[in-house]
Amino acid sequence: MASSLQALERWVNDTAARTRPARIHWCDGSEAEYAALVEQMLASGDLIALNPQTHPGCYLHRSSPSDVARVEHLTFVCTPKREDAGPNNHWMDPAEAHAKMDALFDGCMEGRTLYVIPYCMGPIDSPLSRCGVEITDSPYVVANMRTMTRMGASALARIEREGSFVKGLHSTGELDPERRFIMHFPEELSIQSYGSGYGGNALLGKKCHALRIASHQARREGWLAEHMLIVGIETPAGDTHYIAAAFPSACGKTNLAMLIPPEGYRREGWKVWTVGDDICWMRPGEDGRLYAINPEAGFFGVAPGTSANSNPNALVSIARDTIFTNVAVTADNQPWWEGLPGEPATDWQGRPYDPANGPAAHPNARFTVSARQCPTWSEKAEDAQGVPISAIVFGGRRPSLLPLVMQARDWTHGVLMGAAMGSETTAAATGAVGVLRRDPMAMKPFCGYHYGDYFAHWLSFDRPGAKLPAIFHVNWFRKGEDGRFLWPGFGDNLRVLEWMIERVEGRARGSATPVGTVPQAGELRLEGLGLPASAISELLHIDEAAWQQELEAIGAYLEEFSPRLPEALAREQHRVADALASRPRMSRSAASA
Ligand code: GTP
Ligand code: SPV
Ligand code: MN
Repeated sequence: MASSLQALERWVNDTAARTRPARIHWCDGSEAEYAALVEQMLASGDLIALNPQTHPGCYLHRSSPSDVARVEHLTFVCTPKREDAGPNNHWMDPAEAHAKMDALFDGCMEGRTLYVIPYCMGPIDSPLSRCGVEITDSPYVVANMRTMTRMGASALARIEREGSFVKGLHSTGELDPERRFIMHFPEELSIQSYGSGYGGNALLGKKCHALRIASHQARREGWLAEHMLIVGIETPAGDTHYIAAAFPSACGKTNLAMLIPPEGYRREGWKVWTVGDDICWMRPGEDGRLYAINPEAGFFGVAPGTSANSNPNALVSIARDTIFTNVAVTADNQPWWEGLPGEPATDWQGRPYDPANGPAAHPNARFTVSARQCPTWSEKAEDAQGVPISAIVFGGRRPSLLPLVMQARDWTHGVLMGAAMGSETTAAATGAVGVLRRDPMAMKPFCGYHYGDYFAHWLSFDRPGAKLPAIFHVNWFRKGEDGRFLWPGFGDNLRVLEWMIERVEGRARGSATPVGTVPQAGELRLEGLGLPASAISELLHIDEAAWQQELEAIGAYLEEFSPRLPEALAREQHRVADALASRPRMSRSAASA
């Protein structure tokens, strides 16, 4: 079918006529192409070589200082009808958005190379995968897309076979925040991004395609496109349970996906397999279970905090062939960030390090690395059918109220738990950090349509024959009165995942509360942690009076999505609120029950 390639060629030619590049380069994804791009970026200063002895094949890229994170206020969903984008998105009329973008793209690639990047999100032979083509004038974007997606000749062949693909047009423009927009046209399966070279704004296969556009396709076609990691937990008995977890940006997905079991667990034979760290596409299989793929091929991970203590697997992964963005460097030219030993010589902006200028690495500094370099990379990540999901986990940064873990009693209750998620904001997006905001299913910045319709779509998976995953909510970030985290987190989070598996397999009884089932005393294995009993009872404590207020706040928040809020979700909120209200007021720790 040459016709689909003709459509692609026509689009490339039309775009070239508008943007007027000096050259056009069709990316094949080869080793030689990558090497040539790196040479060129070293010459232009887009990349800086790092210490080849300690970090072979590693480079540093410094963003423009005003272009270091996603820009949610400049990100738009352009559906014909405003209501379809919902109150959760910024909306612009498609004609108006096109006029604005046409003006920006007019002649913007003069003197530059236009790169055509055919890519596939997901294993190249998987029926769950979807293809796209990104046109960009940024060689840095090409290099990152090569690591993050299946890019080049094989993707082009699939596009030729299938015919349909998502069109993404990107230019770094002048990197002027006043001339920066990330536009999505779901009806046209297209994305236009101008004025940023950073991560989710510019690597269009990631958040723009695999979440905002894919969420539309998923709704139409009966699947889910989610901001979730996928991790396989192999028990000493040899069974592997796959868990998908949605945490907001910079709230622990990469860390959980690569966790190292605590010492005692390792001795018993527990193993962890990484399938994905950011995005999960899942759909019901013939047996009624949900099967998931990771549409990405690499990690674009948060660097600060990554250390031999917190995430040794990530540290091993990024010891070679990695692009670092906005990290600091040491005197001997090694990449550096807060959390690593040693000290920085030069900060992320290339200035001699001075603590008066703030952290040495930007808090949203990132590494881009092939997933294959991760020691725990799962061979199942290449499985065309995906992996069966045993549990779905929601979680966020909640300094108080939310217990370490609780389980929803059924799918509808689980959807409410996801819809009610809240988290303190992080440096992954521009704006204030540390402000508590609602972030249903960790998709607030990424759900490409009305949240009311999205909740209804989630609820629709509960149908005859479905064997749905159990749903849990976790909180690694609860703080004690001294302001410190009560839970050690990281590898010790496996203790919580073990309890989930025990629940799924019907062994742990748990203790039911109106807001969810929490572990009974003794059900969480805490040996070797040295955690005071007071900390664990605080971590599992359900403060029913405070929860009544939380349920009111959840109800008020969900009302924002009326009239599209599904009746079943409103009813569920009332059910939990009523259960709390009808309990005799008492304050007791579930763990001591
Ligand atoms: P995105 O790539 O932005 O979607 O982020 P992410 O969800 O993958 O977050 P990541 O795993 O990179 O973690 C972000 C920050 O949270 C890092 O600074 C980590 O050190 C910290 N973090 C991760 N897991 C834990 C945990 O279990 N406990 C605590 N206290 N901090 C954690
Ligand atoms: C996030 O912000 O959730 C990320 C990084 O994973 S970005 O690619 O910029 O979206
Ligand atoms: Mn993310």
